[in-house]
Amino acid sequence: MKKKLVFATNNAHKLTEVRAMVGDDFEILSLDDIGCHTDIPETADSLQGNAVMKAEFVRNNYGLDCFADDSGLEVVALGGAPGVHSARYATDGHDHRANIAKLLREMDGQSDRRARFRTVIALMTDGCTHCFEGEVRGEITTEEHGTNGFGYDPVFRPEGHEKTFAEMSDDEKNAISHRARAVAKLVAHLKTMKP
Ligand code: ITT
Repeated sequence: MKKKLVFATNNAHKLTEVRAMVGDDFEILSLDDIGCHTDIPETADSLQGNAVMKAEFVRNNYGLDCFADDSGLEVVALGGAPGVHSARYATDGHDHRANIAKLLREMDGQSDRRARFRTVIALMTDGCTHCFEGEVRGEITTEEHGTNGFGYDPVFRPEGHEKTFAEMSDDEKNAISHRARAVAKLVAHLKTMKP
């Protein structure tokens, strides 16, 4: 029987990305699958703090093995913003259009367009916590390109590539993304745990 692991996210895109990467050895359950409809607090001041907070919530309330991630876009010219506040950069909600519009405004006329996406994953199994980190460097484009993906994908072009994340297929993005790199470390760890 496959080992079950909860991925503490409400983001369907992330769930699809991560399920594709983890493969068949584990059954990845969503918050919906376990009947959790709470907006889990993410009030820490770091990506790692938020990832641990979300994983702990599932562990403490449902007693299930789980992992959670927190990701953010860090822009050099903006001193690392929006960073841990990426989801709520422009508004209180996850308004991706408003977030992109604000980012392009803040970057207007800026020649240093370097940025990176960073992900931290916290895994809680058998009372132990392990964290895994991944990043991808690139630059903020001056306008939107592409319609795939989510969040800031239309304005982030990874280093060494002509396309933004939103112009890439899921497979292309999964081969190089911050989350893919963190998930690769998670998967390597999970393989050592398999019965
Ligand atoms: P959950 O907290 O429910 O998992 P979320 O959408 O809030 O989903 P994160 O906290 O991991 O996702 O990421 C915060 C924000 O960073 C997210 O809302 C996006 O705006 C941005 N982001 C993260 N990963 C991204 C990616 O792969 N492509 C584009 N934007 C991304």
